[in-house]
Amino acid sequence: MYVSELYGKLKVVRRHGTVSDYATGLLNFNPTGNFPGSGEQGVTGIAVDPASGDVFASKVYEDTASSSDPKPHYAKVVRFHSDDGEKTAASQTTILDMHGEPQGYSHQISNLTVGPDGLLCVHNGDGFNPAIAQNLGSFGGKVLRMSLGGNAAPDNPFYDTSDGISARDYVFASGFRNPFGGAWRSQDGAHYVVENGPSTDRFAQVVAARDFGWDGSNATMSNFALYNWSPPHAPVNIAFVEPQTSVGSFPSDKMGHAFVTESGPTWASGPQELGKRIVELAPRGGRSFTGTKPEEVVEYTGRARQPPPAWQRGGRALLHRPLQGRGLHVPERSRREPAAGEMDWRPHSARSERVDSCGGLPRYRQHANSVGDSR
Ligand SMILES: [Ca+2]
Repeated sequence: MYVSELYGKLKVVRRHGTVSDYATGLLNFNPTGNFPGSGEQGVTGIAVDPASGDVFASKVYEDTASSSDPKPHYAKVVRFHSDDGEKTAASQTTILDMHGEPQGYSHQISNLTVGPDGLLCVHNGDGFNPAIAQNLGSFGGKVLRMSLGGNAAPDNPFYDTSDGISARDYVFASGFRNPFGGAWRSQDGAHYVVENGPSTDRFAQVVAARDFGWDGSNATMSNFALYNWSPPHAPVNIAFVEPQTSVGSFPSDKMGHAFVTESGPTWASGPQELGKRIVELAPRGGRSFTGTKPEEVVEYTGRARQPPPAWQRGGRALLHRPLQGRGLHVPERSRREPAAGEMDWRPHSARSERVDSCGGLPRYRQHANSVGDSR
């Protein structure tokens, strides 16, 4: 598994729990700033091409040639290639550079996935400028779709070479605010998004050419929503457990369900009512997510500030990872147990403190404490 760290690192976590650097020094600016605030920017999304083993990452960079003060930050997608069996990156190539569209903290480029069509799907925040989210001439507030070499996909809904290639040709869907989480669901071949609104968060299926309508108002976060969190819980990533992928110990009645991390209030200490947990969203009647309701799966019960902001399928379990760039702590015992941040499907044990709110579902043993308490 590869892990992106906000402040400029990609790491490799091996099955037996060892952690090593894949690529470092990926930011050309000093990201140290307030958190929440200007410190919330850097390297975010990560995806692996299953064919080549190449790793893709999304990040913001500083335009060092600019005469502006401060110098603007723009988004880019980079591709890494390894010469040593995917242990470390040997080369880094920029495959998409959104030079000229400033991004600040938080609402930046984020989730990357390689879809079932073999194309790279790129989520891009609105840069705190809602006016660009529905503007097809801007990369901002969009879900983009492109080849693994960074070329706009010819079957994108607005692709047209007659006027050249620009942001419009890359757009798959528009009208997003901060679509930080995304995942493909094999069962319906569709891509889903979770994003944070001002006071309303949205879970939705991404449909080609659809304008999700974000215009700066909370009301527009309800457009095409399968579920809205209101007040917001800051959903930041999503994974589907499916028979088409490795599902570890997850039982058959969980197949096709969505598991979403709710980051909760940024940098708040200890358990939080509005987040710091992983929830399960089940399709109603086994088909549509319309009207689905989140059920709590695990909740952070430590004292630290660490939220569980990311979440993906693993070989035998679902995995979540820290965003804050403070390092991934893996205890020695993980040689025999799931690593820190890895969640196996087991009945509730004494390590979870709350047992009363899971709707009759079996409780899960969670191994996130060492991540949260490591700082
Ligand atoms: Ca064009």
